[in-house]
Amino acid sequence: MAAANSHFLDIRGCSGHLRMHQHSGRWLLSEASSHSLARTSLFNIQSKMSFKGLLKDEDVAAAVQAFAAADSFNHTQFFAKAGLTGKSDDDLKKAFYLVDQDKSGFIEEEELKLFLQTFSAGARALTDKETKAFLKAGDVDGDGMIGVDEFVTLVKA
Ligand SMILES: [Ca+2]
Repeated sequence: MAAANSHFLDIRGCSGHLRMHQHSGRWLLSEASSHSLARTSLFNIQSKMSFKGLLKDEDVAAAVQAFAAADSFNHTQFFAKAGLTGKSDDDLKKAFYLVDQDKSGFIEEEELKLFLQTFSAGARALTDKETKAFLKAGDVDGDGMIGVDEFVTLVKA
């Protein structure tokens, strides 16, 4: 990836272009182009790779396609169509950490809004109405976020 005599590392992916530089032995983000970068680009690249082992591409595509219209999203039907329903707790936890893009341990409202995009980069964002309904369904303890156990419970419900 990085040339031996270079202290820069260029990462190119479908989500844009990131440039990292080495500072005191640590890699830091020095610049990025296209899209709003920051928290999503790098993790989106990982997500797409990781969902492959977990779910079938055609199931994910069909699930995303089924809710292409604004305000049509239904999480129970989505989980079923994508093949998440019936997965083991461990697999559901893997899925959770892909949706938890900033690895905070919680799916915050902002990440929930981008839920479909985690599965398919070209998918739409959820509307505010859908996001709030989704959050309300999963947020059992009422902290405004969905934790890993809440996610597993929601998918299996
Ligand atoms: Ca998070």
